[in-house]
Amino acid sequence: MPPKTPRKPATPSDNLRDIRFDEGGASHQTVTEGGQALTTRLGVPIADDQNSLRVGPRGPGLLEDFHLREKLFHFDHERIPERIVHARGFGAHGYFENYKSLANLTKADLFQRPGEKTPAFVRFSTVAGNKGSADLPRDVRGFAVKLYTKQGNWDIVGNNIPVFFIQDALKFPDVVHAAKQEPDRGFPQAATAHDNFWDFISLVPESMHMIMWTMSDRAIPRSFRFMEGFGVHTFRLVDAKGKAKLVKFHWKPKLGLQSVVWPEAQKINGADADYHRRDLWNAIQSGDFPEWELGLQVFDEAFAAKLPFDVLDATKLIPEELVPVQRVGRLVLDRCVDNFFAETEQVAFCTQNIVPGIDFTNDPLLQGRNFSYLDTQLKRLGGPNFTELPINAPKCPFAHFQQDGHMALVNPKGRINYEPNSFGGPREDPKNGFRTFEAEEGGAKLRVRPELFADHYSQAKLFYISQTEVEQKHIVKALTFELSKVEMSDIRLRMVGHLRNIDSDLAERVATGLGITKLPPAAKPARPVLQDVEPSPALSILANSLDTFKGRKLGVLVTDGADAALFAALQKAVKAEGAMLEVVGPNVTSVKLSDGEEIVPQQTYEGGPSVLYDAVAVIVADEWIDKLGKAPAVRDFIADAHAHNKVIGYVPAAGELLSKLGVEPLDEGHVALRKAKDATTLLATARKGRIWSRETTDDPHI
Ligand code: HDE
Repeated sequence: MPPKTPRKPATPSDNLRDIRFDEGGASHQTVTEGGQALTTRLGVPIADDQNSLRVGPRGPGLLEDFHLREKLFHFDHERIPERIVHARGFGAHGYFENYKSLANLTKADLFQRPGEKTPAFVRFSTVAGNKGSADLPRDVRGFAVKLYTKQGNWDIVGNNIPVFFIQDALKFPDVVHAAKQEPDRGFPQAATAHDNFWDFISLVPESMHMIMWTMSDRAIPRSFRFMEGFGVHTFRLVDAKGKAKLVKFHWKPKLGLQSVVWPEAQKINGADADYHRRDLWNAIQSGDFPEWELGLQVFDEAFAAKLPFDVLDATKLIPEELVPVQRVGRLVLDRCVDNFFAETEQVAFCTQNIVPGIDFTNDPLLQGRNFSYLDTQLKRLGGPNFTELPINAPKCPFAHFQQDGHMALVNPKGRINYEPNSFGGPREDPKNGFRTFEAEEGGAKLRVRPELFADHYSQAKLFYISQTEVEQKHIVKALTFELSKVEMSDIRLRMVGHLRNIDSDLAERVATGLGITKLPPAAKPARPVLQDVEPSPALSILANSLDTFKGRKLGVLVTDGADAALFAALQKAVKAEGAMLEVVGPNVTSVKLSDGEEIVPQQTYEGGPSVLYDAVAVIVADEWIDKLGKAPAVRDFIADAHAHNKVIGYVPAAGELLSKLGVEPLDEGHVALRKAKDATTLLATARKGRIWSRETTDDPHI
C-alpha cells in the first residue's frame, strides 16, 4: 500500500530532474552503467543513502535499518585517542640514502652499501597542543623518523632541539602536565605562557638549558623544511666485532635553518593554522622535495669521561666545534600520505625500535622512553597488533611465533607456534641477530643522579652567548612575553633568579621588560656555573644562514593594470631561484595586467596577509593607490612586511603607499621596482633573509 502523505514536500526545480528527488527533497545520484555501486562494509549494494528506514514518511525509525546502524556505529568510533604529547603532527614518506659505507663504525645494515636507499616515514609535530591546535605556537617540534631497514624498523624519535627539559623519565608526566592546558580551566591551548608551566620550570633548574632553546627562534620555525632534527640522547654504534662507539644523531636541513618572528607567528596562527603542514604538502606535491643530511657526532667513552658534563644527561649537548658532525647520508621526503589517518595518525614510533649495529646507553630519559612508547601505542591503537598496520609493518621478511590478539591481520598457517620445536620454522640467528652491547654494569640500587648532571646553567650560558645580538634579543623578548602572562609574581622573580646564573645582561633585560626594579637574588646553583664557556657559533641560526631564497615564497600583491613585464620578470627570477610565487589580488578569479593578460590570484588581499610570505612585492597600477591606501588588508600587508623585517619590492606608485603607512626610513630591504630587471635585484636582496637592522630601534627598554 502506498504510504499516506499528509504533507507534500517541496517540488524540485525542473533543471534538477536528472537527479531523483524523493519526498523530503534529498538527492539521489544513482550509479551509472558500469560504475561502482555504494555498498555496506560487507559489500551489500545500497539503494538509498539519503533516507533512513521508517514507518511511513513521518513515522518512527526501524531497528532493522542495518545500513543506518552500521554507518553511525562506524562514525561514532572514528577517533582514536590522540597522542598525549605531539598530538598535532604531519607525516610524509621518503627515503634515506647512504653516502658511504660506515662498516668501520656500525654493522647496521642500512649503512653498509654506498648509495643504498632505505624507505622512510617522517612525522613532524608540535608537543603541547592538542590535535586541532595551530602549527605555530612557541614549542618544541617533534622530528620522528622511521627507517624500514632490511633488518627491521629503526625509529629515531627526535626533536628539533638537541636537549630536553628533564633528565629523568620519572619527571615526564610532570613537565607535560605543567605545559599543557591547566586541568581546571582547560586552557591555554598549545602555549607555555601560563603559571603552571613557569611554576614547574622555575622549580626545576635542569630545564634552564632547554628553556634557552624554547625561548629562542628555534621554537618558531618557518616550516618543517627549515629545521634541524636531533636524536637528543647519546646512542651506541656497534661494529661487526662488537666494538662500540658513542654517537649523537643530527638531521641538517639542506635549505638551511630559518624561523619566523614571534609577532608574525601569532598572526600566522590566525591566517593559516595549518601553515606548516600546508607548506610541506605543497612542497612535496610540487616536486620540491625537502632534504636533510644525517650527521653523526662519534666519540668514545674515554673522550666522554673528559667532558665537563655527562653524555648520559639529555639536558647537555656536545658542541659541534668539539666533535664535528660527519654527514653520512641524506633523507628525502618525496611522497605525501594517501590517507592522513592510516599513515600519520596510526604511525607508531617507539624508541626501542632499533636494529643490529645500533644500541642504547643508560641515559635515564631514554631508558624510560623505551618503556613508554610501546605502552602508549597499545592504548592509542587498541591492541598488540599495531605492527601489522601497513605504516608500522617492516618492509623486510619477518617470522615469529607471536599470535592472536585484537585485529590480528597477519596470521601464520600450520601447526607450530612455539620454539624450540622439532618440526622446523624460524630459528635464532646467533651470527646476524641483534645482540645487546655487553656494557659492564654494577652497583647499588639507588634513586640518584650522576654528579655532573647537577650543572644546570653552564650549557644554558653556552647557548645564550652563542647567539647573535638579534637572537639574544628575541630570547629576552620571548621570556618577557611568556612571563608577562604569568599571574603569580614570585614565579616571575624565581625565573629571573635563574637567569642571573645564565647571563647577567639577560636577567637584567628580562627584569626591565617585566618592570622588576630590584633584581631577586640569583638561584643557588647545585654545582658552580662554569665561567670560561666558549661560544659555539654552530648553535646560532642567523650566524649560519644561507645566502639563498630557494624553497622560500614571494607574495606578490597585484591590481588590475599591474605592470605585466615586471610580473613576468618576477616569475622568471623566482623560478630561477627555485622559489615559489603566490599572487595576492582583489579576487581569486582574474586580474588583468597592463598588457591585457589575465592571471588568476591564489589569494585575496584578506586571505593572503604578508605573514605567509618570506618576502613580498607590491606591483600595483597608479590608479589604485588611493583605494588601496584605505583597504585595511593591504595596509597590513605592507606594514607587517616592514615590521617583520621582510624584503619589500615596490613599484614607484606604491612608494606613496609605503610612506603613508610610515614605512621608513627606507633601507636596503625596500627595493624599488622601476624596470623589469629590478626583479633580479629583489630576489638577490631576498636571499639575505630579513633586514635585522630594522629591529634595533623598536624597543627602547630591552
Ligand atoms: Fe616522547 N613521547 N617522551 N620525547 N616523543 C611520545 O609516544 C615520552 C621525549 C617524541 O610523531 C608519546 O606515540 C617520555 C624526548 C616525539 O608519533 C609518549 C619521555 C624526545 C614524539 C612519549 C619522552 C621525545 C613523542 C606520545 C621522557 C626527543 C612523537 C605518543 C622519558 C628526543 C612521535 C606516542 C610521533 C611521543 C613519551 C621524552 C620525542 C607518551 C616518557 C626526550 C617526536 O610515549
